[in-house]
Amino acid sequence: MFSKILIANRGEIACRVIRTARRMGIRTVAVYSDVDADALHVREADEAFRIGPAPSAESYLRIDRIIEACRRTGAEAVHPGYGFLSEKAEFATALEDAGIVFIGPTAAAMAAMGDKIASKKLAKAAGVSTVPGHLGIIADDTEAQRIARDIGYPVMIKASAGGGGKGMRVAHDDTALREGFRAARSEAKSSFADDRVFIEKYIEQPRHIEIQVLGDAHGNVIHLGERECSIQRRHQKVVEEAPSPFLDAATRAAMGAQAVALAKAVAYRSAGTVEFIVDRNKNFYFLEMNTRLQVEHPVTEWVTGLDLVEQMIRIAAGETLALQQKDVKLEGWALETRIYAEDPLRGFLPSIGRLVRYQPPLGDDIRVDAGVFEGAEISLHYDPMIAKLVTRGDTRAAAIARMSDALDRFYIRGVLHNIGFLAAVLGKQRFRDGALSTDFIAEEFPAGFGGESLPALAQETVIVTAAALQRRIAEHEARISGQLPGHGAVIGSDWVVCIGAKHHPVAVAPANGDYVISLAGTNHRVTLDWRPGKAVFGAMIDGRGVTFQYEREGTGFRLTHSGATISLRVLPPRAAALLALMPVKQAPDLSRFLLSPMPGLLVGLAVAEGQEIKTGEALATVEAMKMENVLRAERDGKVAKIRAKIGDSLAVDEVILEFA
Ligand code: MV4
Repeated sequence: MFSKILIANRGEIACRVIRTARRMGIRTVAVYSDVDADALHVREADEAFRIGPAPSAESYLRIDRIIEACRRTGAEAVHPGYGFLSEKAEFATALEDAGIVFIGPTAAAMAAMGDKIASKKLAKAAGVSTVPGHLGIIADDTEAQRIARDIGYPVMIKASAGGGGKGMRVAHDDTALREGFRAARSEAKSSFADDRVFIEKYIEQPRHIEIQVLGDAHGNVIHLGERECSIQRRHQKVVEEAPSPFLDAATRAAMGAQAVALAKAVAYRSAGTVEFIVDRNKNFYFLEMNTRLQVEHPVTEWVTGLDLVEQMIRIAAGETLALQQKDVKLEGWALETRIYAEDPLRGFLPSIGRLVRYQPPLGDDIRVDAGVFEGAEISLHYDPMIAKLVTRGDTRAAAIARMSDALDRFYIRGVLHNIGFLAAVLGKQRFRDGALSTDFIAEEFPAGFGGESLPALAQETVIVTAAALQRRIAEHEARISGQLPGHGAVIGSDWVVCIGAKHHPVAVAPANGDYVISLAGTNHRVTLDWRPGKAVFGAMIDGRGVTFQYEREGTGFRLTHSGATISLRVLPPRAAALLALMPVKQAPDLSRFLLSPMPGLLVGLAVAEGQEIKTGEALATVEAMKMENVLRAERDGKVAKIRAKIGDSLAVDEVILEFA
């Protein structure tokens, strides 16, 4: 076994690998870029080595720097995590040449699976079910059209070098086909410097189900069942689970056997994943093989009881797989949600900044894989994932209930995040029914995510909890010493819970530390686990436990539960009556300003002060997440004042210029 390994990655996956290595008695080396000098993976490793400045291309993607780090620290092997160099055959080869073990597949297996046309041919030859289609070179759009008609519409055009949906088009007829063929080809050429595309039957409303495999260096390959990852947003996985609510034992066994056959065909060693799409009739088709440890591997670990990183390390050290297919038992259910620093209310743009508060939920059957700590910074340079939240249960329903509650308890301030969106996904009846497909998010949130509104039942829960909270606040205020004689607070029993223009009168009575709240003629008993300063609290309402997040807001507060945030005030009846007479504050007119729609760097200004502008004219360019975003004039006008300069770091909604 190795005595020291290096982790060529950052964030949660670097921390995850370090954790297992430590348990195995292996020393660990972290590598870091300048912005990561104080990152969690650096703190948790036994030693750390700087490999360059912030941009990945100058640090985490530098093969030479990583090999130098191994040499300097004496690391015998490298775990690549996911992303970065994890699927670069060239990296595996370079390590081998340097006498360092790559904790992953062989360079040959990575190369064979790196190209979609080649891997599909390989899969077909290994007896794996593939989508009907054409794998030859296509000369022009006339030939493409002939092929598409042969296959039968709808078809999908895919780039051989593609990934993440790039260079991919659906066509339902000849016109769309010709157009899509040209578009896919030119996108493939500019994105991957490889314009080869292929055409296959389009599978409508598929599920994405993948099989985890493990192979050793002695020809043994087993599979560890499936993960269902159908809940995606723009090719970004959002929720994953194991097992799939859709597969029966026979389909699982058939998919598993094919995944093993494919892995054997390339003498696969290490952990790998064979991706399939599955149609509504449970026909399944190979899509691609990922030759790395995947983000969502924890759900497989929980239903199999295995540690995949440990397996990868043992395999890389030359050990024979300690288990055979018959030893693999799937037990219970596991779910994973990915917590991102992003703003779901603004089209999921990344939200960077400091994690002013970070309190993940703790408890049995909850696993949080994170690479951050309270006070850490989420930067523009890397993936904005904050953590992976994993829950398990004996049944799918139990795992979902635990996840919903864990999301309610996950407390993050300082950056925006998608926890409310995740809670809303899990709250959908269709999710609970397991009726998943890759179109789930587009169909369930057709207008995007606007923050959930609470169903009637939850609304009642919020009102009752708010009333009890206000009573608790009043009790604390009444206890404050130094009040003038005769001015000691008297706590009334009648209150009005104001949510927007809606006023809900309540009567509140203390009862042995609990409260009895009377709302619309019904009494509710509330046990409140809250004191001032507590941001996450539990309430027991008529015997049912609910978790809320609490935040003061002006003279009122905000309660968050299950993806919905409600602003409210609890006032004495007289104050509530006056509130209705208060003038409503007007929102400021922002149309006079060009605001940065995202956090980023101002890299271009196309206009000058005093310049007349026409609708659609480019005004400024903001770079964010390696993409240049051109901001254009929404109407004709004139530039009055320029308020930012090139090179400025812009916050979201920061003013770039003023119109006259
Ligand atoms: C497909 C498909 C339907 N029919 N191929 C998307 C990413 C790439 N790896 C393959 N993808 C798809 N290929 C055929 N013949 C639908 C998708 C697809 C998809 C697949 C898995 C997970 C999410 C997806 C979202 C949109 C489209």
